[in-house]
Amino acid sequence: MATKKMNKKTESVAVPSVTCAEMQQGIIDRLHKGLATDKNKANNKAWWNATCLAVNELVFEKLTKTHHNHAGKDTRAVNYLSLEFLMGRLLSNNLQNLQVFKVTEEALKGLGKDLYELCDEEPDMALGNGGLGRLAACFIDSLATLGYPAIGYGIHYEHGLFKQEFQDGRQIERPDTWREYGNPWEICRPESIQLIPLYGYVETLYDPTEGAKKIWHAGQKLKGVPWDIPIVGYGAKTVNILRLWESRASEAFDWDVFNAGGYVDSQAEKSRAETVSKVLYPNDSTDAGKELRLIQQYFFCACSVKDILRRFKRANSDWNELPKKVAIQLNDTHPTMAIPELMRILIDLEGLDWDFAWDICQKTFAYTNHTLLPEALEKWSVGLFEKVLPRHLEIIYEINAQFLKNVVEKKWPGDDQKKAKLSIIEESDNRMVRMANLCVITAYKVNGVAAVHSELVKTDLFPEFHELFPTKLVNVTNGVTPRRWLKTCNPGLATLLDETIGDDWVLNLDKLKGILPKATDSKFQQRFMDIKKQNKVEMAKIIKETTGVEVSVDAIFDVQIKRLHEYKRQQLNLIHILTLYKRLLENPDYDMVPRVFLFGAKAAPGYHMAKEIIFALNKIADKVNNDTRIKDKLKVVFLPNYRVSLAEKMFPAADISEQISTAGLEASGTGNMKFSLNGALTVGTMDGANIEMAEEIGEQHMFIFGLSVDEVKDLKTKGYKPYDYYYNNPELKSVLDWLDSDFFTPGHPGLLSDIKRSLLEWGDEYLCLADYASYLEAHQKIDALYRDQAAWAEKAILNAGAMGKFNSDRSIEDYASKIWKLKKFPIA
Ligand code: GLS
Repeated sequence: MATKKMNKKTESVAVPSVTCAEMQQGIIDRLHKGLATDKNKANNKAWWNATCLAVNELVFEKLTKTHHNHAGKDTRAVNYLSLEFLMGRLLSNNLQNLQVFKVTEEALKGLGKDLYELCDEEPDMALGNGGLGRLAACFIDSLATLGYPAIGYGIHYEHGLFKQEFQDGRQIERPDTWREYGNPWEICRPESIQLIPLYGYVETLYDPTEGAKKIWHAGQKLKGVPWDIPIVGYGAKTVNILRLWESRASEAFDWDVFNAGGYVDSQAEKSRAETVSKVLYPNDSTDAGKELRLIQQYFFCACSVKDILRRFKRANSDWNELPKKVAIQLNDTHPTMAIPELMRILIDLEGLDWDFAWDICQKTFAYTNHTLLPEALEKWSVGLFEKVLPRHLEIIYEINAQFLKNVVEKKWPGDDQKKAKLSIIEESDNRMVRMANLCVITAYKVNGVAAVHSELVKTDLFPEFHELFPTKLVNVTNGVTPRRWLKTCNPGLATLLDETIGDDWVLNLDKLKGILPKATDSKFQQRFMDIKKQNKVEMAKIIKETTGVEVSVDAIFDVQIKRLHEYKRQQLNLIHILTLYKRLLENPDYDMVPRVFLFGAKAAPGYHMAKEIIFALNKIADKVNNDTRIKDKLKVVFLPNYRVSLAEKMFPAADISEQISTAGLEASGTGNMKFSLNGALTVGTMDGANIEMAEEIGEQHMFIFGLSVDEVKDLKTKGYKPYDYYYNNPELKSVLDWLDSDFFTPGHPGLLSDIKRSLLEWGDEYLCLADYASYLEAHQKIDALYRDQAAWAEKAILNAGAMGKFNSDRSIEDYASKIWKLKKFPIA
């Protein structure tokens, strides 16, 4: 497709890089020449595919230009290593970032096609579990938008996060097949394949001059095949890449065995090797603890480190240059194996001495901690390590020995307790390798993801490390990309913003402040609320199509969407719903603004309580939605298969955002930011980024409730007694007792009892009962405020207008200045 020069301004005033006629021709050409079909035969999938291929023609040119510019200038770059990139769909986002959305919409309309319908054909790229993976996706968008040289490294999972279905209210997992019929966005790069050793043994050779030399004789080799996804920055000046590794057998199959008639055996190695990149582990914040997971992590790290060094060596021969050219960011502990792998390559293969190699590593790696939950701190058994990665275990032992001797012993001489706590090796019956300790010892910077979280990392998680390395632990508050999470997902609001404050808020979210003076302007309020209403209408259609439930758009849409975890307290929301339901049954005239409670959440397949909460909510929904006595004042909808593309429709339609984790447990949250950006009001605890949001918005414009981090700690120290709350609050007691009956599961009493047990007998670890009364009060205030639509609109506008800080461009600028010392190389 011939393209015009891209105008610098954003779309509403920009000349798009293609005309409508060129875009039409491009799509028709791709139908003919790329897909061997034509406009009469093609179905929507083919039209979507052809549109993506036409978009690629605009992208590839910029990709090559970016590559030449960065490689030619040998720029310092950040390598973002993450086992998860929760990308979602790319077509609408790429069109927006290329600033050709409207022209493409028009082009397709002329061809009798609806762009929005075609966008819905795209399977989500669900290569992540939740917030951590989505953050990585927002970050690579910002890196490209800001013109930073960067590459994302991840795994090319054959199956992303499972598809969720409900059967009689229970979660059923089905495989996700996002690339069953190919994926137009990815480019295979066989020229950059890597071979990755595993298993085997280590031989020590003694050389009289050079001393001991280690040789790892691997028992197996995997082939790592890279697939590149272009990442288009907004304005399309920079196009970086996300490089995803697929595992294959190093020999496709054994010909001798095949010729001897053993076809099945010859395939065995192939399928074993392919297993490594077959599935994303569906655990969020827990340790999968499997051999395959360790191999997956190592495979990914080894491919990425080798690729980084290959790129470095193209222009450099002095190893002193490595930390100047290369920053490696470890997204949580999942990519920790990159540390011993870099040490191994530098020492065993490149012949550097230990101290030089260690110095390079300490200047190259930085690590982000994303959670304080103890079960999420990865540990691998020493035995497993010895079997799979014998040489890396030796290296880790040596790093540990030197750290304990040179650092810990010097600071706390003779203190064995300190050594035991800080050691990379946990001494127990089953000795374990602590990945977080290895990260903190090596990294030159360690960051938490919101102010309170970063403080807790210093005071509670790693206090001794903080004493040892007082400048190492820093904070970088998370953010979300306004391109996807406002401009693309909420076109109505985006247009209102363009008209009110100009269209450059997309690149400078602080400009949103410009709407604050409009918060009391009744015309602006009306337009703002009309857009919300329209988004609710769209959402109501989706609800009706997927669940058959009819909801009124005059009701408050009260939304909780996030992974299902007890610390996120969907069960607290559940007992609030039951409280309202009971009040309505006892008094059908109970005065409340109608509410629609919306949920979206996947539970880790092995997490019993999380699955019980999903089941309970579905059973409660069945009952509530069919109970004519309550006159439609209450509806409960659990939408199946929560994913990025569904989230894009839910955030813009929400009135209330539920951010109700136990204080101190949600590291940051990012959904909280997306809701406010789209004009929802938050009911939340003083946890994670909610605290910083309250600073920006003003606490009085949110519904803050519950115990603070310190109060949680105090209560736990004193000894928390959930039964006290149960016996002292008759309404709470009756609601919990209800769960033991068969009211929600006719003929089967007790099916929901585990929820009650977890809140009483099992100790209510997440303090739901302690926060119940104040949560109810917050909801009472929500109900009162909604009756005054002008007052509600005012607060909604004040929320959206205060979101400038929670922009992933700001997060990336913080990383670039505080951690990576990275310079921009915008492409002219
Ligand atoms: C998480 C945290 O739980 C979230 O609070 C945080 O917003 C996210 C990104 O930093 O990381 N940690 C994790 O293991 N999964 C997450 O979503």
